[in-house]
Amino acid sequence: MTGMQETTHYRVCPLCEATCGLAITTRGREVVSVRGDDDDVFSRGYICPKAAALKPLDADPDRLRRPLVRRNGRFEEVGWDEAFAEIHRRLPALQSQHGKEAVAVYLGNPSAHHLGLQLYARVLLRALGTPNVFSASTVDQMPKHVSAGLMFGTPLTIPVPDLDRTQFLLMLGANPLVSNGSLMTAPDVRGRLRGIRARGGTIVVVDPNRTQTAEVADLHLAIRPGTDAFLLFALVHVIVAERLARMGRLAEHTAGLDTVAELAREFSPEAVAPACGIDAGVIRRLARDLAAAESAAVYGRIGTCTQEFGTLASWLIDVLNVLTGNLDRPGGAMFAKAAVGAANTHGTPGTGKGFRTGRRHSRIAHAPEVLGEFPAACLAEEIETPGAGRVRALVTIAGNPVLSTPNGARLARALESLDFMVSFDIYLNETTRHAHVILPGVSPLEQAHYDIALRQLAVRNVATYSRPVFDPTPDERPDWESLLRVAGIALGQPADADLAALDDFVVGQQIDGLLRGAGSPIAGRESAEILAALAPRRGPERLLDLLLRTGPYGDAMGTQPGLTLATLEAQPHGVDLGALEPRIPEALRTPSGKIELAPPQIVADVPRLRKALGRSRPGYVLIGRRQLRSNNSWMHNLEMLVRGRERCTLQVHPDDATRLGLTDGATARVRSRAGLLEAPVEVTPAIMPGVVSLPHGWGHDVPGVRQRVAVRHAGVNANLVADETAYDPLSGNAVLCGIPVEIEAAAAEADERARA
Ligand SMILES: Nc1nc2c(c(=O)[nH]1)N[C@H]1C(S)=C(S)[C@@H](COP(=O)(O)OP(=O)(O)OC[C@H]3O[C@@H](n4cnc5c(=O)[nH]c(N)nc54)[C@H](O)[C@@H]3O)O[C@H]1N2
Ligand SMILES: Nc1nc2c(c(=O)[nH]1)N[C@H]1C(S)=C(S)[C@@H](COP(=O)(O)OP(=O)(O)OC[C@H]3O[C@@H](n4cnc5c(=O)[nH]c(N)nc54)[C@H](O)[C@@H]3O)O[C@H]1N2
Ligand code: SF4
Ligand SMILES: [Mo]
Repeated sequence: MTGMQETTHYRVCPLCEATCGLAITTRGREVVSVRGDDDDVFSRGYICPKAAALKPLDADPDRLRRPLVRRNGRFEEVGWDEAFAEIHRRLPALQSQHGKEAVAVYLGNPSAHHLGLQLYARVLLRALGTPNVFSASTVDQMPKHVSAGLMFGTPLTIPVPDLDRTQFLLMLGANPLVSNGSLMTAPDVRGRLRGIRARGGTIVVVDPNRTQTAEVADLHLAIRPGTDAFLLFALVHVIVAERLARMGRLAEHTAGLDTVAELAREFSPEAVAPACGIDAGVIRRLARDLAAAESAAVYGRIGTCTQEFGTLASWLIDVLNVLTGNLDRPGGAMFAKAAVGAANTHGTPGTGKGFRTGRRHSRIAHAPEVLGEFPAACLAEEIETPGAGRVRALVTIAGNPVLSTPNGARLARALESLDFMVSFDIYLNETTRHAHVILPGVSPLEQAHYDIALRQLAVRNVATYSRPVFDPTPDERPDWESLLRVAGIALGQPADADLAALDDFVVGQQIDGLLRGAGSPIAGRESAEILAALAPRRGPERLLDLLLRTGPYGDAMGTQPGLTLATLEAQPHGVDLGALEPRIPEALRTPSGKIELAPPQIVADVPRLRKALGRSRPGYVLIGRRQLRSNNSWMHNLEMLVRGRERCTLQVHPDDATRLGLTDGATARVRSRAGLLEAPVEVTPAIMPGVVSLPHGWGHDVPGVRQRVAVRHAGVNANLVADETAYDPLSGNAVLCGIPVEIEAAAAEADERARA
């Protein structure tokens, strides 16, 4: 290989929400190094240890390149034509025999980080026409979509903390020093938090665990899991009772203040303190400090979402941002203005249809639809329960629900009972081993990248497009092509239908929608003219160019100066569109044109919270945690990320360990209503008494997984004990924090002690 030229490619990391710019040096088809891109307009060279793992991920021999078909219980590698022919033989027949609702879909997390999946998964969804759609959103952020949708009009109009200007950050249920931030796209959170303290600001972290993020805060408050809504209500209570609310210019744009004030009345600091485990005086002082801060942002993440009162907590966070006048002002909690795909940049500025849920209900639990989905926690029962409308087939798209959704053991059994299952996935893992056909996408380095979703949640307005680093090899297929092909099959096309024609149809529909849309920059023009202007691009790049050019910074398809995909191609370090700017009332899409501080659906859920206030909570509860060298369930096959000491440990407070007879390294048995697991104990004073913590995404020791490294670092599936019947009723989001559990020393150890 000597003499081969080295080339450096600039590319945004697709692995988490931080969108770091990478400088990837290659020689031929080989990655030489992955470094931070110092010239990236947003990340300025910052990366985390996962970025380097793109090299072994690209080279991983276990990563699938060709389709697998399961016959007589064994997976065989087949050609693409054969894989699609198999789907063509089985899927339409099932649909016509049992109805479209018999085919369910589960969408996983990478679909939010992947241009092709983001733009084409919905094409397949539309083609399948099934109400039975499930996704990782209901084990993650769905409560925030509901609260934001109801308050501001669209589900991605989510305020993000203005990290670079705030003087006071109140952070609940988030550990961005490890997760690198979520619903808050911000590379180098550590540096940005350091900046807050350097300019004399204050950071408060509310978390049952003393995390790395809590370590860098001015104040850490350990809270009983699942009680954030109480704490937040008490902060509202103090701000109202002590007349500290300063809504400023938001007042004329806000409805429902009196209702909120009335609701908060009974949640005084004294009333909530026992439930939260936080002193009433501390709560009162926090409310005063928050209200008095020169600027402040309240931010909550997964710990506030994946809990019993997820929507209420998510709502109260923004109620506080509004009451203190910090919503939509520099240093507060602001709205991004993304270049591509943001619903709050389309339609009529300042008003809209608003956000609705419950347009239909799931068959068994009658859970309301939210964003066109049912709770992932309900998937197993929809497969298991006989009767009209039963799910008989499943399509998974970049998801591993056996490890990521509650009661994984029950779901695994249900998957095995399906008549047919297709997985779009790059690994044969705990979920896809139940599939009949697996269709792999290409290496992340073999595809273009643009973060359509994450730029809508960024702390700065930036647009960055990355070209593929490598061309895919001829016998590989990008996800978008396979999604389009299966969509064609679902619509009655042959398995070898003309892909270009299918894709023209997709972009044509998108163009037609834009031509009709209110306030569209291309309203009234000819579809054919627009299509011609996008040539010769195809696939995701063509759709991206269209969305960019018709977006808020776009060139309106050639009629004004502005961004096009070509502009972004010429600037691989990103285009900086500036700091966040105030957007109220323009960003609102509520029918009233106001911020709805007291949406009726949310108000109607407050009695449930009130009832829980008096509840005594004896016993232990389980929460999760994230780890820097991990990414949910799917990067454990990369040696550089899993080597070292075992990480899938049950954290136990020293006092609890003594009480339970557990020592560091011993095996604990954890039992819940849903199931049972055993895990090695890590005794640590970081976790609060009465609470234990186990990371999710582990548990690779099931037969048939083809991830040679991961099975040697198997760990245990935390979701064996997560309860599939426990979810937030407004959002359908699973309760993954605060699971009631019983803990004991595992039998073998108990026996040993008895013998000694
Ligand atoms: N107990 C507990 N459970 C949790 C959580 C928790 O905190 N505690 N967190 C939840 C959260 S926030 C999330 S987002 C979910 C994640 O839930 P999932 O999305 O279901 O799980 P992932 O582990 O992200 O699985 C991603 C899948 O996509 C595949 N994949 C990766 N890249 C590609 C690609 O380019 N193309 C294709 N086709 N496939 C690809 C991987 O092989 C893997 O199978 O887990 C949730 N589960
Ligand atoms: N390295 C790494 N980075 C990741 C991921 C990963 O798996 N690994 N996953 C990505 C994904 S999909 C997501 S969604 C994001 C999530 O990003 P974050 O929300 O920042 O995720 P966590 O690190 O799990 O932090 C959640 C915190 O909530 C705390 N907590 C648990 N229960 C409660 C409670 O009831 N109340 C309060 N106040 N706190 C509670 C936990 O102790 C934990 O510290 O991370 C993303 N980034
Ligand atoms: S923080 Fe996230 S985006 Fe940045 S390098 Fe790490 S994994 Fe990639
Ligand atoms: Mo997530």
